Amino acid sequence: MPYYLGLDSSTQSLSAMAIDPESGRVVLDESVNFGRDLPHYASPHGFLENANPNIKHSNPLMWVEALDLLLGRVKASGFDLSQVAAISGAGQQHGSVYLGTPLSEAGEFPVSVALRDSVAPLLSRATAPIWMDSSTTAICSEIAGAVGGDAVVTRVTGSRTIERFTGPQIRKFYREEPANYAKTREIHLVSSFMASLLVGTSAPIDTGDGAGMNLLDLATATFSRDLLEATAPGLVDKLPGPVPSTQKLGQLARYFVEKYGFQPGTSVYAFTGDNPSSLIGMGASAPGCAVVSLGTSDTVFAAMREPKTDPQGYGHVFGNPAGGFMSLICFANGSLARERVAKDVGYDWEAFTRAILEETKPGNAGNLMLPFFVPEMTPKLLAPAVKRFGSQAFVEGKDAAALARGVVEAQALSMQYHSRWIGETPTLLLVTGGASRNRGILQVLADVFQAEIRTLKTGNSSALGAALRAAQAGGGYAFADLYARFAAPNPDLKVTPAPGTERAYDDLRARFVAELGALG
Ligand code: ADP
Ligand code: XUL
Repeated sequence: MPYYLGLDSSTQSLSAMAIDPESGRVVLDESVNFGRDLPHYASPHGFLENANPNIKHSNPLMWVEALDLLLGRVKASGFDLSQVAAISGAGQQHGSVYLGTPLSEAGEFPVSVALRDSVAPLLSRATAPIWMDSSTTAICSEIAGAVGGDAVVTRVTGSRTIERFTGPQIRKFYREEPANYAKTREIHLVSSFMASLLVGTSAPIDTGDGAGMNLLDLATATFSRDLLEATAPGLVDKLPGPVPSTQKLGQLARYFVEKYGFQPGTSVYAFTGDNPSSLIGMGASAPGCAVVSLGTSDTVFAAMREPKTDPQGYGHVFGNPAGGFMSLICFANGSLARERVAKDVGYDWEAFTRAILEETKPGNAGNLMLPFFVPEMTPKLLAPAVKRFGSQAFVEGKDAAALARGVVEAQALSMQYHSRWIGETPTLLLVTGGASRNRGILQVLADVFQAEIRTLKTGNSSALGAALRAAQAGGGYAFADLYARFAAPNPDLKVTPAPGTERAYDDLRARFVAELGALG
């Protein structure tokens, strides 16, 4: 029976997941962690150190090398890649890769040469700005100013100009390195870049991920001429796409067929953003429930009933790969902030969970934290802001258990506060991402949102979503049938609000909002 393969090129890892739709089994779940497996890129969390905390770039060759490493591992594990009928994928959103030679002109990748070495000479920029970058505030104002203000940008693209979005990042490159910008003939998102490698030619950007560029006109699903012009000269000729997320890109390049044993003619479908892909992987592509993704970033997203934008300017509208649109709010201080607190107090995840579930109570005895260890996009903070209010031990950073609860409660309160614009009070939250296996974190989400929490068996809903999209587009399966088989909530992990917690956050919520306001 044919298998369908999904790839997920995320911030910290590259994953492959394959499904067998007939048996309902996930037949492959493998991944490469950039920090651990590719230490020579000096990117322990998937991005390069920079003295300026607002600048966050990655080496795109790390992603290329990871693809060879991952497929090599899959093959070595004995998995038969010739059973894969179709492939799709997902990438961390907003990041951009700059090529002096378009992949359509690069020629076939020789099988005897590592992919990384074939791709290296094509780059016109050694690094790729990623979604964590917040260095483009002045550039955002320039773009917005040129088209009539952020209200216009929001109306056209679904988001105001946003530091990490691709358009402002492209303009920054053009302004700072005009000669290298001029040499750049093709600019990809991480998703379309990875897809291009697979098909061995220039793959177009899809409308799901393309909506995170401050360039896509959502009403027409085309790049906006005004925004292209306001961003950088000649940009219209450098961007492949946009195409619908269901578009067939072509056949897998010979390099992969010969090196890893895929069937010649294996179909490849458009890649999309990791969050749009997760919407599918969570079985949430129809309106009605919200997804919380606890990955490197924390995100809250949902399929939209009708297009709507965030008057506060934090929320986004992206393309829903199943059709229509999705809302999304993103928080930079996600897993890495939780990790930071755990490390500071000497907890492993087990101790962190115990501290939440057994050693502290909802509302944290009035202890409140602002958990912005790195510059934040929601709320917009260009510098870190970590503050603690409450007992003396907590304020001094000495109450380990309260600190563990404090960071998670603050994150949950922030998610709730910043999702008000969507105008729905979810009674069910589907939770995914690396931290979704942590019961303590799930309990805090249940108590703050007063919602039931469900998770899937797989933590990687983005890779699963890519595999489901490959099966839908390449195998003719209906999403509803795929969801029933692969995206059913894990019956062993259902978390409900603890009794008596309805009012537990009233005070903390009001103080949190006031402290956010005080940050300015
Ligand atoms: P991404 O897709 O953005 O690369 P993942 O969804 O794979 O990220 O999540 C990775 C994060 O998951 C790690 O940074 C780690 O902090 C977090 N994580 C893993 N296991 C746990 C756990 N048991 N409790 C809390 N967080 C965890
Ligand atoms: C979404 C965002 C992040 C990245 C990385 O807008 O910036 O969630 O997609 O996962």
